[in-house]
Amino acid sequence: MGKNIVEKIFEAHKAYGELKTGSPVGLSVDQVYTQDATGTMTWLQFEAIGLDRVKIPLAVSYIDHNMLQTDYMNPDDHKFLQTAAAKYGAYFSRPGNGICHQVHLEQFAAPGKIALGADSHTPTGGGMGMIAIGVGGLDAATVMAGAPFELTMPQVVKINLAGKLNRPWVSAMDVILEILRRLTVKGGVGKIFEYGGPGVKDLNVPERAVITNMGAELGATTSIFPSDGRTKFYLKAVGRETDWVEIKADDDAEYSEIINVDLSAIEPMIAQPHSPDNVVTVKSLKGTKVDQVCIGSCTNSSYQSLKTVALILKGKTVSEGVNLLINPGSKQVYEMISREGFIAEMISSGARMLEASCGPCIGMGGAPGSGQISVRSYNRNFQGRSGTKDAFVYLASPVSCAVFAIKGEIVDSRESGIKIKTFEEPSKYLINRGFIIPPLKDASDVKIIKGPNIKDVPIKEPLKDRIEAEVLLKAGDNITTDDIMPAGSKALPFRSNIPKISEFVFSVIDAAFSKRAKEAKGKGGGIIIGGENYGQGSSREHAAMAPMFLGLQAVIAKAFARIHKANLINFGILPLQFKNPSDYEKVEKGDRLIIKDMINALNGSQVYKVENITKGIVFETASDLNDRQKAIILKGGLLPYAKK
Ligand code: MIC
Ligand code: SF4
Repeated sequence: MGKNIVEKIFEAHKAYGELKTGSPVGLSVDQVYTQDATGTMTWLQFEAIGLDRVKIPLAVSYIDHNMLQTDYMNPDDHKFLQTAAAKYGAYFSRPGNGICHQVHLEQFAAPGKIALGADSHTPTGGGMGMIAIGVGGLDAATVMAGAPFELTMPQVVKINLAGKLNRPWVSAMDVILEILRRLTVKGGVGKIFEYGGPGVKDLNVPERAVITNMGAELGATTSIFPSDGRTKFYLKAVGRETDWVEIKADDDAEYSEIINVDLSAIEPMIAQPHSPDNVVTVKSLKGTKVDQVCIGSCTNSSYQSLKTVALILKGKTVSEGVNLLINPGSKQVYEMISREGFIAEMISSGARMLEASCGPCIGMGGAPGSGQISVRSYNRNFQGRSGTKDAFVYLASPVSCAVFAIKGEIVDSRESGIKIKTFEEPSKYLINRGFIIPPLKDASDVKIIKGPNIKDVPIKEPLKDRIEAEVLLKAGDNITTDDIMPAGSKALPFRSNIPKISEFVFSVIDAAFSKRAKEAKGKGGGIIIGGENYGQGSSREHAAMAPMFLGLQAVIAKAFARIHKANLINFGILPLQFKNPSDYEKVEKGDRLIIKDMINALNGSQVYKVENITKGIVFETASDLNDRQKAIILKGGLLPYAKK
């Protein structure tokens, strides 16, 4: 029987287990990377494991999220990460070098490899024909310490592409928006999307990477393209032709499902507030006034995207009512387009140029005004993520964004009257590795420097046999990790200080949450009730660690998103599912719940009876943990488990 690409790469990396959908499989990993907002905890956890050096072929520590330096905290974290990378044998990408996913694609991603990143958009590398998966920081730390990466074997779904994009008006961003429209933010849970079919060759590597990057919004484990002649062309252009190998699915490969997408039929699309799957055609929103436009992020800041934007802006002025912000994804791209004069065109049009970092995408500056409309070429538009709770954030392609910035309103680029020149994919990129510090051979003299805001990693006690706890919050469907643990310029500097950042837990939804959780902690702790796809979005393990610090004992939801579920387990919090989803209706905020005989249930049927003593009713919940996960929960989390 023929094999698909996922099976081929998994088989070559299999440490244990079976490649059978639903079974646990352990993979040996070639590359791990971290970014600063999740990386401080990851490297503190690596330190706590107690090794001298990373035990994988390549580790990279990037600085890209916490770039605002309004006091000592973020620069202290950068120094900590730089010294930790030097001590433990990782490459260090200096602040200013760019967003981890864009830089990794340019400098390190290679077909056939497996990479993990402590960030949910790690699948960007799938555009290069590699398996690239976003994980929580603690999973990244244990893999850097030499453990295989364990995951439940996902289903492999083929997305069969046909036709050609209607360039320059329609781009890769419109393709993934169309897929999100069809499949929704939970359409990819438990799945890997493997792209194939004749349309694949219409897309170059940076375009493929847009699609695999934003595949994260589908809830997918990852997405991957074949490695073909276009991959070879790109690798040659970035000076890494020797990294190329061909990877393609066999003709008789099997998939759990096949989804057909005709590239020629796709038109400019846009996601409306406040979810990346709330997608409609741009033309259906014609005439909507725009206050802010942001272009860049890890999704859309390739050389090609930014040059196209510059060619649209050239000789024009940004509309009077619009603020246009541009954050290029990497220093290399920034330098290349600036040497070619394109930055001058952007500046001349009135664009406000930001540094090569995440910036407004994660609320680090660039927040819109009250009630304003912001259109962004980014990947997430969850409410409040921009830093302004009542702003309306839309997501669209760089082409659409540039057109809206000029016109001051939403308009289909094809009907805007603006002409756009097309150009060939470059056969040679400017290459500048000067801001990447390679690992030292001998790190014995290196001292790790920790500023006063860097606190120890909290550890939970082992699983209790009986919990009696209060329902602290009842959430609806698709709760994001941004809802649980907000980012933004106020919270992000505390990513290495859990006691402090725990004050922000659920603050966007319920300002009194952390106060109530602290009160409940002395009386048995808290429980959270969630709907479908609980914990979608960012990989931030702080969304498990900080609630754990506040005394959270369990989350009971209709269903969980993959990374957050793994993070809950890693921090000793039992993820429980309603056996009967309608029991969700039987619990309210403030109810007291009792779960008895937890250890027997965990080791046996994994069915837990929950008594709602406030309402005088009983309902059933279940976990679906494998043996390793059970052992982790029993110990109170992965760190106590890994330390043995
Ligand atoms: C995001 O896009 O939400 C982030 C910020 O990059 C996160 C990581 C984090 O919270 O630090 C992610 O995507 O995993
Ligand atoms: Fe940074 Fe935004 Fe990409 Fe997350 S999604 S890595 S915050 S640019």
